[in-house]
Amino acid sequence: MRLDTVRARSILDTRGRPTLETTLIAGELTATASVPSGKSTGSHEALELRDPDGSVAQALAHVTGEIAGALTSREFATPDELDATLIALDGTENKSRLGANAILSVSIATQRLFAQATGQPLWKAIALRANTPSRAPRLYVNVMNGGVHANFQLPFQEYILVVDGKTSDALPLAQEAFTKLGERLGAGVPMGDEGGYAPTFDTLEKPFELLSDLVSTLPGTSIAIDAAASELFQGGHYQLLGKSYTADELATVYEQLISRFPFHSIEDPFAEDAHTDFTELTARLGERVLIVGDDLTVTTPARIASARRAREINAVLIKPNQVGTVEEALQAVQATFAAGWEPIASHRSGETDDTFIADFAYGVGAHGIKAGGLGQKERLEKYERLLAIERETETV
Ligand code: 2PG
Ligand code: MG
Repeated sequence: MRLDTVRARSILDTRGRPTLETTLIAGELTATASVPSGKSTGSHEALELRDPDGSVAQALAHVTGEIAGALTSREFATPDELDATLIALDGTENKSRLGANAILSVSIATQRLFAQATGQPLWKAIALRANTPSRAPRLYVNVMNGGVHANFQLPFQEYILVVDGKTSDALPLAQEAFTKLGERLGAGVPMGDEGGYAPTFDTLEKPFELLSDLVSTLPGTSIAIDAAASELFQGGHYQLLGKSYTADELATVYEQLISRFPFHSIEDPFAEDAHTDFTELTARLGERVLIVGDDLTVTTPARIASARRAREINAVLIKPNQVGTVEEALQAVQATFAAGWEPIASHRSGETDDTFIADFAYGVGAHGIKAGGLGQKERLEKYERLLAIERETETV
């Protein structure tokens, strides 16, 4: 395939911040992709290039300048080949020269273009590239937002309802739970960054009491959290609701929570470099729940391999923009499966209407997908896309 045109523009994400949208044209084919943006970003993530004024002008100029120049001058047989060119062109460890946002917008649009060229649905093209069996991911619906996504009204960043089963069965259950929860919380409860409620409670347990009430009435549901504990870590301790905890004390909090409530997984229970604490918690609770690495592993095959050696976790969050290309995100999925662990595909807290992550989750056969709460259009579009994939696959 030879690209004729590479275009980019700045659009706004769900927080009203600028992000990139890139369009590629090759002959008759056109593909567009936009990239999300995180707030609780891990320090080992690939770099999102932002100008001091918050804009993405430099990243945009890289897409339409240097990247366009390198891509329009040659022929690409596969999307991997094009991704390899992007990685080499940037030449840094963390995509800091051209920007992971610039590179990923091109990489995703490329995947779309190749899917079109071969007449395949996007999820199928991703599945063939990943070489993993596809399946519908469990829905991880973020019903209550806390941490940096809601001014720390709740200590943990995400209170998640996990719903098993095919999307057309799971989504109505999530919707029922979301509505009931809204009624319990009452009118006027604010919303957080990811389209879930952002209430305030004075104890750690109260949100889980509410959630487990819901879970007990809905078959195939359970509870997950993203503690996003790097954001709670100050001066060697974890701060939750004005109280300070050592790693050991926090591990006991998790143990008590999972003993009392129907938990499925705990993401980032400790700060991003607290490797030994992860290993100890996984040994202690890993038979009962998934311990998920996010800031710990940042979708990077080498960090997943090192977490595997030290048995730090048993599941990995996969966010393409933490690493910067679809190719490397697929390698991260493969490293996760190779460890015998579960990949969970994830959106970011600043989202666009791009639904790539839904195709990605289904295509690679992810254990779950984190796509946010049901109170924001950009989150609903990912769930809608999963429903569309289900319809497509049932008629094949
Ligand atoms: C996370 C994400 C997505 P952010 O920590 O898992 O839910 O949040 O995009 O702000 O890093
Ligand atoms: Mg996280």
